Amino acid sequence: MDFLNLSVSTSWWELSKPPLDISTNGHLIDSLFVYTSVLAVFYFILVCIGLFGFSYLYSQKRNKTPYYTYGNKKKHLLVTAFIGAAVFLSVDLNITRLSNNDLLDVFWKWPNPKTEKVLRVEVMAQQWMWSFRYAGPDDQFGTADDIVTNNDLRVPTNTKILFHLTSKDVIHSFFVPNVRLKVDTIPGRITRVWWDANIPGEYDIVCAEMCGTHHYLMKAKLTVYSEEDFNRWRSTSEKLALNANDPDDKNLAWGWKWEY
Ligand SMILES: [Cu+2]
Repeated sequence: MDFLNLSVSTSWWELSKPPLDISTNGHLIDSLFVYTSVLAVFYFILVCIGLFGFSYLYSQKRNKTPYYTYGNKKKHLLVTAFIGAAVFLSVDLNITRLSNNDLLDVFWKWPNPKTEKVLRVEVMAQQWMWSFRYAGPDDQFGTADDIVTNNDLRVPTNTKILFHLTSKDVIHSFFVPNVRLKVDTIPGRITRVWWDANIPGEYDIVCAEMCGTHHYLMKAKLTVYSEEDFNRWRSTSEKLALNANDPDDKNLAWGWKWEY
């Protein structure tokens, strides 16, 4: 059991570190976090300087006669508006600009299976598990040679993985901390996400949307293989799938056709 390895000697610093980034673009998300944190700390220090500085400047010791102000003179309003605008422009609008650029330049640049190496996976979320479907040798989803796994996603390194996701019951959220990305799965709708994983190993997939009493149990395992190992697993699984898939089992036949 993995959680037993969290011994008491693990420092809070180790625990507060983000998980290993195994993707090409995860650093974009990390740098947004760092940028936001640095600016928040910067403005926090400014506020502290103001608070303690003015407390000292206008202390009773230094000012025997009290001075009353309501802060409603034009000068005061201008200073307040200037500080407000500076914070809004440098923090909020800048984060919006940076994340918008990342979306348009990277995360919404959908890989095209016709022109590049892409592994397509269909994801079905339900209370409280994840099912994954790979197209078999016929390259079509929803046919008898599909590989279907439960709570077990396996992908090769150096390949873009394109997911189409939906949900059987309520809204869930497909979250892979090691690639920094999450996307909602919504009943009656297909959502998309793509990422790649470049370090072989085993990682967590979790549900990031409160979806019911056993939400906390809704997790799956991500295994990243070298391309060679993945192809070996895939061909073995395709043979097993052909024997095991029952086209009349409505519960298993949830795959859908892809449109590009
Ligand atoms: Cu869920």
